[in-house]
Amino acid sequence: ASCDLAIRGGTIVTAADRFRADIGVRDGRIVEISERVEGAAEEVDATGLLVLPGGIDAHVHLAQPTSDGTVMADDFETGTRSAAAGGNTTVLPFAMQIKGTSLRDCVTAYHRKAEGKCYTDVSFHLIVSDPTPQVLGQELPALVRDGYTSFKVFMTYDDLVLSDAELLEVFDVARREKALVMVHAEGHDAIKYMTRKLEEDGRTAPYYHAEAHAEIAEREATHRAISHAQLTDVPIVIVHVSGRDPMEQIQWARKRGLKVHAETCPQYIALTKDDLKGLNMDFEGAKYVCSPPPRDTDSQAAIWEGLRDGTFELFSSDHCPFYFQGAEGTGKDNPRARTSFKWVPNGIPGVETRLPILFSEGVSKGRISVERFVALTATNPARLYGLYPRKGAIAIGADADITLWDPDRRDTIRQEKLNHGSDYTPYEGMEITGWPVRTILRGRTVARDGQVEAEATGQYQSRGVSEAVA
Ligand code: DUC
Ligand code: ZN
Ligand code: ZN
Ligand code: ZN
Repeated sequence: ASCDLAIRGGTIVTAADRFRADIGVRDGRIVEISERVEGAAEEVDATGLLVLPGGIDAHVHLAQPTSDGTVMADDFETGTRSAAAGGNTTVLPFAMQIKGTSLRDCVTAYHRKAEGKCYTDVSFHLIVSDPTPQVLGQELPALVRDGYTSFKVFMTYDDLVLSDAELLEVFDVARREKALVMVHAEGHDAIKYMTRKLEEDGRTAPYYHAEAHAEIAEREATHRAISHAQLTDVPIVIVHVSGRDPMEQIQWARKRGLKVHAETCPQYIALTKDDLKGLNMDFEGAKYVCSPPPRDTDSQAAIWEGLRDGTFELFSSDHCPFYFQGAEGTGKDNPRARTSFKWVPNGIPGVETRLPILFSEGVSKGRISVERFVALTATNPARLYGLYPRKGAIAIGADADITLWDPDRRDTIRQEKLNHGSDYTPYEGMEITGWPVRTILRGRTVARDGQVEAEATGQYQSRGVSEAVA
């Protein structure tokens, strides 16, 4: 039978190889990959383009409430619009438990926020902030069985931090239920100590966030998380790894055969802590405040080695969008944040620029192959988070989630061209070679040349067990 869609003449790239072929799509799935697909209802000419599995951004924050009056700049509508425009077909935001409340109720609330609003497919990681007996014994096991097969825990932040005892209990549940644990590894007490010292010395500008969230504190917590994972015999993902020191802990663990996986993000290759200085140690620096903070050029070089040698399997945005100037008190620039870096909301937008930055800095500059680019941005996230091979693959039977990529297109990142809700981008002025030109979700074009042009047809994806667990 004939196809709904034929994509012709492009170079298909997977995590393992590249080849010239046509793709035939029917009912939202890839049904044919061959030299010549016969006539289809819709024809797309991909001559001169790369044909990639749609990007999967496995680490984004959308519509998360905050406890300090600041407001996230993206809801599911604008966040997934931005994701689709940037070449993504699936995003994995967090459903965050608020302490003192039911984890299941929190998940239900996020489904309500997402329902009917999404331009990409969506699935949720959980955030466990209150591991009560009820949560550990009933809610979490039931949620994992319902297809929420990964969850994040935090080793810092007053509202989220788990003690070592709690981490061990949560890891134990993960092993029993075959869930994958994501760890925010920064040592809480070390950060609090550094913060107090800096404030005592009057060092309160946004820049000092980077000193308070020291790489030593990240390295220590990374090692502690690895030890707890070894003790409980559970695989973990260290998320948003910022530099050489924590990366070496991960390599240390891998050499011993421990089940430790790692993610890094655009800010650790495209920014340094000097960006937090702003113009002259001024409040502009708040635009770059995120946790862990970007480090130095030596760390950037280490991260590139890790992206090349497989230390990192995941490259995610950690899109955590705030306004710089929001309405009164809702943005990074709020009265309390002016008194100390410790009140500046931690996070930067990046879901739309993740793929262009890695392609341009990585593939176009010859640091990584385009196959590695696909592995880091689509195939590995699908494998590690239970979406493979329906997602993250160009293969017969897979969802027709496809991004057409022009490797030669050159353009500059500009806030005015982006679709996200934030009023700035930390990557303003960055010159990029290689851009997505068409995003296809289950056979339907959702975005072209950085603009969304279809209805919000994104669907929720229940997930299977991680390949890291099985
Ligand atoms: N952790 C994240 O994963 N994102 C933003 C801030 C943070 O601490
Ligand atoms: Zn985190
Ligand atoms: Zn792995
Ligand atoms: Zn994050």
